[in-house]
Amino acid sequence: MDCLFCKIIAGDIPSSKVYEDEYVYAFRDIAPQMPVHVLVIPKLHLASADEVSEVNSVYVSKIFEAIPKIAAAEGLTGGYRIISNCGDDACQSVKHLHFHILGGGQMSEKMA
Ligand code: DGP
Repeated sequence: MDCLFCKIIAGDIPSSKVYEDEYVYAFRDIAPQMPVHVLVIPKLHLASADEVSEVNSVYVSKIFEAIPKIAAAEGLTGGYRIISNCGDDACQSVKHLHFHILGGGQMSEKMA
């Protein structure tokens, strides 16, 4: 499968890993939009949140178990934002489900 994030999980493309377990891989975004910008992805290829179902939702729960650990390790005591772009209207550029963790400073109230 020609998926950039599957290649990152496989180690075929280098990444700056911040967390990994059986279900989840997390690494620094190549173009950070905040002082901390981490991408958290399932090790199973799902194109977006639109493909989450009762068959694979364990990957999403594992991601959300990992997020507070990552946030703590990154020192995000002031809070953080979690974003998952889904589809073209939301400008999803990589078609492998991912959650952005953004933090390390004050963000705008604006969401779109
Ligand atoms: P989105 O626009 O929500 O699909 O976010 C995709 C993110 O992936 C974007 O913030 C940039 C990041 N990205 C794209 N290619 C690479 C890469 O090769 N390595 C890393 N670390 N991040 C990447």
